[in-house]
Amino acid sequence: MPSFQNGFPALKNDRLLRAARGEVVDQVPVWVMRQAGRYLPEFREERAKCDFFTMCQTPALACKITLQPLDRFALDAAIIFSDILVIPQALGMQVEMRPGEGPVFPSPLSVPDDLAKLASPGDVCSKLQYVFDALTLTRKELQGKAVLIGFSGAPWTIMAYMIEGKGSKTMSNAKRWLYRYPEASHKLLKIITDATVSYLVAQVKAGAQVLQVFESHAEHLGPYLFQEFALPYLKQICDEVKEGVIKLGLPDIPMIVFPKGGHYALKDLAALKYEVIGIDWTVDPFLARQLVGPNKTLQGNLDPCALYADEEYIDKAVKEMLSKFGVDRYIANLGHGMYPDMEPQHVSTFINAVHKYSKT
Ligand code: 1CP
Repeated sequence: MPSFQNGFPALKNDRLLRAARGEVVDQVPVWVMRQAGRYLPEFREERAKCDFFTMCQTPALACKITLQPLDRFALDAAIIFSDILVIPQALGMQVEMRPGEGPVFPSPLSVPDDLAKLASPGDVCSKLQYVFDALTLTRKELQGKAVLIGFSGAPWTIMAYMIEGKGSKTMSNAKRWLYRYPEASHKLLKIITDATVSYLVAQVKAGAQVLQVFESHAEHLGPYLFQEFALPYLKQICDEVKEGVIKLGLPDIPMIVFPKGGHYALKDLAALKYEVIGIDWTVDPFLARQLVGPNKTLQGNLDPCALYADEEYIDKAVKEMLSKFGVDRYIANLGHGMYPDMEPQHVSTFINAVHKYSKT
């Protein structure tokens, strides 16, 4: 085995890649959504000194934060420290990360004419070099001990933030666009899709070994709106990223789609080329498997709030989760991201239990 691959250290732990492709693994691979974040004291220490987006834009710091959870836990993947909202920023919108409040756009999109203010999707990659530099550096620093995941938001989820200007319980402003301005909505979704395709291909070129597309606001669409405003763009992203990667002479990489609250879309998503489908904690693993069929890998789905329980409970919950998913075509994770007030020790219990109960 060569000690370097494409100029990067050789991969010593390919469990997640194998599981994504449906190959046999020695134990189920595991990572945790939001594994690099505010629940870690070492993250809070860096965050106290620095604005969130400055952290993302400083490759050495983004790399350090990406690796923090791997220094503590036996994780099978690192996910690059960044945010899905760097795409609206690269399209020319201002986004601030306010402590305690989350992301805020001071001037969100309000009417279709506002689309004229956006930069061309062809220009986004030139503004996101810091993400690519962070990926390249992190892939080297990882020394092959885990795979490196790159990511983006899905077009509907990004559109929702660009119109709402912040998180929202109803997404009613963004949904108003879908019903009132369907043509402009498609125009915006197309801009985001084109930007995302080049962004994800460039992430692979920079060193990402897996890509996850977060459709975090699928729950607001339902089956009819999803068919029209989400599915075609998720398809386009998967098809075109895979084509783009092959055109660059790089090996095909597994792609994960995570439709949070999108249980109604699992069957349709299984018809796309994503190798892995992430499921949130509201979906029963047996139902998920029935809907996606035998040829996809499932990822998930412990209720993140189960990490508030004691360690004995977490251990049992993981055992139960593994008994439902089985050890084939499966990547263990939570059913959504962790919260800042969770105990690092409980993450350790979660990961160790996955290993304990899944050795094959
Ligand atoms: O380990 C990791 O996962 C860190 C990298 C990461 C990722 C993958 C961050 C850092 N953000 C994301 C993705 C992301 N960002 C998503 C998709 C995942 C999901 O559904 O949670 C979404 C929706 C966002 C948008 C966002 N960024 C929110 C949610 C806002 C809302 O109310 O709708 C928030 C709170 C952020 C801030 C953020 N992003 C990441 C961190 C560590 C933080 C906290 C920022 C801080 O310290 O103030």
